[in-house]
Amino acid sequence: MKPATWCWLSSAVLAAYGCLVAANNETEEIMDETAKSTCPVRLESRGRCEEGGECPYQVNLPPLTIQLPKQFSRIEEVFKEVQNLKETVNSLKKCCQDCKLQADDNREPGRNGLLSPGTEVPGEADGNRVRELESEVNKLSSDLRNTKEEIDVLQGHLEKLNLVNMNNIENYVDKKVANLTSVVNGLDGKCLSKCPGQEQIQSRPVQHLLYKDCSEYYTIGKRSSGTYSVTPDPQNSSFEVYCDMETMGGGWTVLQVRLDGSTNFTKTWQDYKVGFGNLRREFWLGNDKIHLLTKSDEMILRIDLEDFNGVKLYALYDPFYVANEFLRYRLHIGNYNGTAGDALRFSKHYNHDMKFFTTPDRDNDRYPSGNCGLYYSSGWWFDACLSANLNGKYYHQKYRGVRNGIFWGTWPGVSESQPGGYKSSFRKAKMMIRPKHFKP
Ligand SMILES: [Ca+2]
Repeated sequence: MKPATWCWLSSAVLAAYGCLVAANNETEEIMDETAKSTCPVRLESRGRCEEGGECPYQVNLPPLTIQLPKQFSRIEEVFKEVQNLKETVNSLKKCCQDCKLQADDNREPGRNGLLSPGTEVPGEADGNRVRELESEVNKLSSDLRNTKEEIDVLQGHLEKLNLVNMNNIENYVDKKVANLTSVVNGLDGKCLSKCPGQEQIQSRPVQHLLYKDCSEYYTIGKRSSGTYSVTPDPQNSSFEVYCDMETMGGGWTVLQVRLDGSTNFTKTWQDYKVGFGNLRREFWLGNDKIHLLTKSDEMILRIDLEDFNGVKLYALYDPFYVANEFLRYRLHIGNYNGTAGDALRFSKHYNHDMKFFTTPDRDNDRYPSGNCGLYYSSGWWFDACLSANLNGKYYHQKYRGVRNGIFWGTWPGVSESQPGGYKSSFRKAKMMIRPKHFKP
């Protein structure tokens, strides 16, 4: 309210009070004509005044009319606008409700022919039917979920069974073939000595005989080291290997040789799979062949090393097995024996046992931030990364920098080399296998 309005109101009240005071000054009853018309205020006594006490009087004021300024008319306009807005909101609300009802109707299954026609307003029966259908759908979907889980479990079983059975069957067939081969070899030996009447037949070279590995060539009397054809698995074709018939009784099938640096060992997964190099000099026999040789019989691994000081040491692992490519040629080594130290199982943190094969182009190692094969320039059963690596670079003398040469972590003096200092390498390295129960 503006100050002008307040002044106006105050003066009206003061005028009334002025009238009252004037009336009180004259007599108890003011009946003056002027006062009656302009200021009809009456003061009435409601009893006798007591001496020294209060007198009970009553003042009658006329009804007071206050003139409001014209700005108050805006309030009326605002009220009208609010009313209009309210109406608009109500109509929109109703429209919205209609839309919702329509949408609900469209969702009603009765409209899709599931219920009898003419049931525009769903009754109790329809409601029940809907609930029935709903519960049926729920049951079906839960059945479906259960079935899917069962299928998953069965699939898991099936995969396991497949793997187990395939391994069993493979082993069984391998053993049978091995027995037959040994029987045939035995008979062949007998015939050679006891059937003089069949010399013509005997003189023909025996083509059908299969030799699993070098130990079997040794058994039939072969004593010279060199290349021979072996068939460790009759279901796979034969291949050439180098046989060491001299070391520790002979009968060794050689898997790897380093002696002069003539073969580069920084190779791909495919190279390591099929093998590379020269069987009479430096080579890697090939992971597929190593797998076939080690699965056909229980094998032991012998590693021979020679450094540039002429120190020769060896390590034996019993047994030794390399899994197939599907299992990424995982390495399995048993007990260690020898003089070179157990570098393949150096410590808890550096252990090559049970590790997958890694090449510069195929990272299966346990080093999360890179490829050990790439860093150490070779294919090997890297951990994260190594305490041994017989496929490293061939250095003709000591070298500096990354330890990517041929390495055996338990070699005498190896721990004394300073980081960044010179690292010793090896003149010769050789890996070879022989059946565990072979007797030279
Ligand atoms: Ca890695």
